[in-house]
Amino acid sequence: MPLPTRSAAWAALAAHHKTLARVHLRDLFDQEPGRFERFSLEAGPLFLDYSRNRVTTRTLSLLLDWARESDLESWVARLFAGEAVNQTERRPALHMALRNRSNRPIEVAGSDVMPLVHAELARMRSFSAAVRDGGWTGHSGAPVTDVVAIGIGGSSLGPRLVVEALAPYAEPRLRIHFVANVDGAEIDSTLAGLDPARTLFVVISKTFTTAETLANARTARAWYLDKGGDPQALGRHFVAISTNAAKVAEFGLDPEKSFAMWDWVGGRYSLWSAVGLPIAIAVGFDRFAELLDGAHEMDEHFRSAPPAANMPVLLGLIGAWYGGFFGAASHAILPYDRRLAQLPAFLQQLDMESNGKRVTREGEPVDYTTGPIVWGGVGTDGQHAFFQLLHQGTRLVPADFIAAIEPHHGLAEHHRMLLANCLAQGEALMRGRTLAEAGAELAAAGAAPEEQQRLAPHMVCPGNQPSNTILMRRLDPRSLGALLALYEHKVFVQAVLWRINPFDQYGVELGKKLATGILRELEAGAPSGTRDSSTNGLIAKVVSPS
Ligand code: G6Q
Repeated sequence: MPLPTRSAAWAALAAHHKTLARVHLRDLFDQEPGRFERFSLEAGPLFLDYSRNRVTTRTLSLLLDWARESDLESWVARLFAGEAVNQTERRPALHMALRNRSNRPIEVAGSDVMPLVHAELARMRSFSAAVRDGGWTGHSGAPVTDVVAIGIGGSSLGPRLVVEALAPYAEPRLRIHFVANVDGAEIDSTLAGLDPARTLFVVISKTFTTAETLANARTARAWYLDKGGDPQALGRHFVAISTNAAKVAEFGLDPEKSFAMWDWVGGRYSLWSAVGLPIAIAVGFDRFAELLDGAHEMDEHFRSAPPAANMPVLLGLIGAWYGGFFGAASHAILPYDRRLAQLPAFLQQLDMESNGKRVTREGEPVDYTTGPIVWGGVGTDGQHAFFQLLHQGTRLVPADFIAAIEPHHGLAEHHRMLLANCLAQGEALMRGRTLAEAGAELAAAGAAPEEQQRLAPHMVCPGNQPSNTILMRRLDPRSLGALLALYEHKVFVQAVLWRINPFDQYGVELGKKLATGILRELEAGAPSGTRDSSTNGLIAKVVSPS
């Protein structure tokens, strides 16, 4: 398949961009009173307003041509059919099977994986229930009070986000901790104050070879044994989630009692599997199942809604429009919800590890930009920090605002203020403030004409910054499941537009490999001298600080 930049759709979009780049969002709103109705839609528990984007009906029709020329519909069908859409690793990417709540069989290499999925979900249900009701006890017969989930990247970010987001549903008797970083400060501070007789470690690693996770798991095991834990009862305090039974056994755990993962699910897409065990323990299996329900609803929407009314497709197309034609380098995630504080980090991995690629599926270098830098933070905090650049900086930064209409707490006034800020920021970014408006504001405040002239230019906000607003009724398991699946599919749509494989991560693996070599040199206490002068010099400095 030729590069998208050679396609008719790309040429048409480039020509259209020349006209639209000069148009202000204010004018689009002034010209089209029905813009909000035309450019908004509902999918399951989510509502999306995408009217504050620099698009017209014509833009969307050209973007949809790009999707057609990229064979988007057939790629979606291949994804759901379990074809090896991860071509480099020759694997399907079937995270949708983990949350397939229909009776539809899903096959991998000719065999239905749904019985495997259901069996593992049933084990999660009984295990999480036992931990929650105190039936699962430690070596001394005491119930578990603290669960420490050890894992990194895809084996940590998803469960961590969901546990924090669904805290209002959590069992208060249980504390869930996450340890990802190999920095000893993390596990050291987590273990301080825990009672080994009441602590359960959930070691999550698809490969069970990840250096950081194994180092943390070994430290946890040594801590448990040092504090008088019974070596025979290791299995009551450690449970593994992995595809690698041999390595689990090497660690000292019974693979039969471990939870399975499958190589047809990528790490960053795995929170819906037993990787989500900390979630099921925290909020209960029924809530976990609601999370799956919400994701499944979004899967069905993505699979069946026409592209022009398909939420992940629209978000993907509009994001690619800014990257490809406006030179936007980043995309901001702005949840107006304290409980979604981990969402930017989760989406950073999902998007940047998936679409941070520079060759096509066929290995040909691309001549256009691919995945954006994803970043962000919660509102209203961000308004008092980085929002300044969005309002008056020189870069185009598309953003997603995300909020729940009803809070879980009873502080109605706080919630109204939060939502008012969320809606106001989107409006301010879209409209901006003209020189005349700035002057008028100063005049109204009683400023003298010279003062108005002096200050007004500094108060101008160009506006025209695009944003989406995603609203849900409540941040509940179903809405959260739909939200995360929405972004998973958006990332897939963009990968198809850019002709790249979103499911491998060879870049990440290069870093892991080099760290292993340098670790050997640090352990030997001397640089091998075989690297570049910077790496050699830094190794020498670490080995002999003086
Ligand atoms: C995710 C990535 C990566 C992975 C971690 C942990 O898609 O591949 O973030 O999840 O490196 O890997 P393990 O689960 O194998 O320990």
